[in-house]
Amino acid sequence: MNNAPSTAEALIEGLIAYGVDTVFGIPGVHTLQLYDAMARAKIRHVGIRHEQAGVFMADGYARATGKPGVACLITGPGLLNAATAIGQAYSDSVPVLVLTTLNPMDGGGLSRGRLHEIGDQRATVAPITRLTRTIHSPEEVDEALAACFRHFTLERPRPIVLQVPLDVAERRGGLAPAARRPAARPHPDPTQVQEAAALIAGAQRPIAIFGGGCVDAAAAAVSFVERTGAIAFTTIAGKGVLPQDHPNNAGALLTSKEIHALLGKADVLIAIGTELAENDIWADRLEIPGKIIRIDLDPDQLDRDFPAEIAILADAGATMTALAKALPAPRPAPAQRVAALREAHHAAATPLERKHERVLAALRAALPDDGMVFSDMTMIAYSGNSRYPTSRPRTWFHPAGFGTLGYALPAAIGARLACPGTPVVALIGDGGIQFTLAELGTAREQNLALPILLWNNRSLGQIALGMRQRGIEELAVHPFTPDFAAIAAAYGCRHVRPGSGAELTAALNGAFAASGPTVIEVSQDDPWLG
Ligand SMILES: Cc1ncc(C[n+]2csc(CCOP(=O)(O)OP(=O)(O)O)c2C)c(N)n1
Repeated sequence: MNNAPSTAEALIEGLIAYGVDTVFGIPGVHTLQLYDAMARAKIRHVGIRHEQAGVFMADGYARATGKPGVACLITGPGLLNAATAIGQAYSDSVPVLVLTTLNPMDGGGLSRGRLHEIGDQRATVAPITRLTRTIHSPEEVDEALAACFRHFTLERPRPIVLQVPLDVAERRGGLAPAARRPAARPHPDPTQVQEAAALIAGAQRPIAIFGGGCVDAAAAAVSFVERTGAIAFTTIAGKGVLPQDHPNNAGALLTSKEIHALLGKADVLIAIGTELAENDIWADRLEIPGKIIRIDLDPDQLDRDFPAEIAILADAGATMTALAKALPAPRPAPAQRVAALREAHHAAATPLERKHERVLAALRAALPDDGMVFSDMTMIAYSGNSRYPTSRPRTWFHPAGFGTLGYALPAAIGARLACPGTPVVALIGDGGIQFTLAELGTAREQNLALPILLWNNRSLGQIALGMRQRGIEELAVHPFTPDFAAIAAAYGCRHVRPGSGAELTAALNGAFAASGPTVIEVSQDDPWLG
């Protein structure tokens, strides 16, 4: 009798050693070895309705906690169903680990007509993962997991797929892996810190931009920005890095044309942990003639689109702390200019954005500072990206990069499971919810006190608007709208139709205290929205 662990057991025990406590998945005959190992190790497994949603749950778990979210899926259709969600995690820099299988290696990669067979599975996810690795033996698991967690902790986090051939999954050998101590992220070069500090100290019109790479460095961001005198913005992924009312913080306004003009007038721009990508600034190209300092863990970002005068490849928090030390003293915040920018943004709201603001205000009133909102690709979320106030990072989440409909409900489920003491809301449109509606069943099964705030405009509103703006026919943007009250009832969920902002806040508070999910439906035509 060989007492060594099987490859499947080594993988699950190894994950537990690295602190993984939850796995999202749907079993199949091609994951029986992994499910046997999970059942015996007593790790929490959350059964899902569709693999795409399972990886969105792992993504929500990861965004809420900063810890990798894990899913276990069958080879072939299971992994391919999840590809979109893996792509979402890739473009938004989320640490997600997907365990999957492969048909036995005896086919040597040739087509043998096996169940779930896929020729080159690695190739299907290679462009949307940091690493896709095949495990060839139980002895290899220790090193493979060390590589995964090294990537997650040292680099810009991105998804990883580990695939185990079925014959390898049950082979025994080696020892159960132990978690290795991770190395520290790189610290900045002291000479570059001095150069950057000198540039910032001499700036007359500095601007700072904080991206998603700063979400674990909020305190460092505050002490840094207070020494710069800069007008500060966050990207959508960086929302909450600076407190809402901080006198340097103009907010997440980078998609506005007025702010683009302002960026063009900065003499020094400091971009920290942000790609400054099209979906951060909602523009192809900006003219930024001032000197640019870029700070990033990802070397590819240091000179893309906006070449840096000083490019620092290092951890955002360590660099901001070093810069705060190197800068002589606090500089007065441009509080009046910041207040004017905020006021101008508020005043420029369209009538529809004012409706969104009323709903977002009622939502804000129901949530404590650490309460989380997982938003979908819906018009109210686009408003919320700049108009929902946040004072802590990891509290407003949006599938900004890949822009996948149906993200918010499963991601909120993942976060709720990760943080049982924290109120979590899914904010989603009537089109988006129909992509992952079946996960109401997962939320019900897990007895999650989860409000699903449904923005119903009975259309694919943003796309209909785009068609109108181009003067083209509104084709396929007014699909049949189902009866969401009946759907909620069918899944054993509560359904509420609030008639005022106060009723919406009360409905949210009721949902946080309920023993299962609540669909809270707000129609764009509701009279209380004006
Ligand atoms: C998977 C996927 N398919 C298509 C789209 C294109 N798309 C973006 S927004 C949108 C409309 C979504 O409608 P709804 O959820 O009702 O939100 P609304 O725009 O009406 O507020 C569509 C179809 C997308 N982002 N993702």
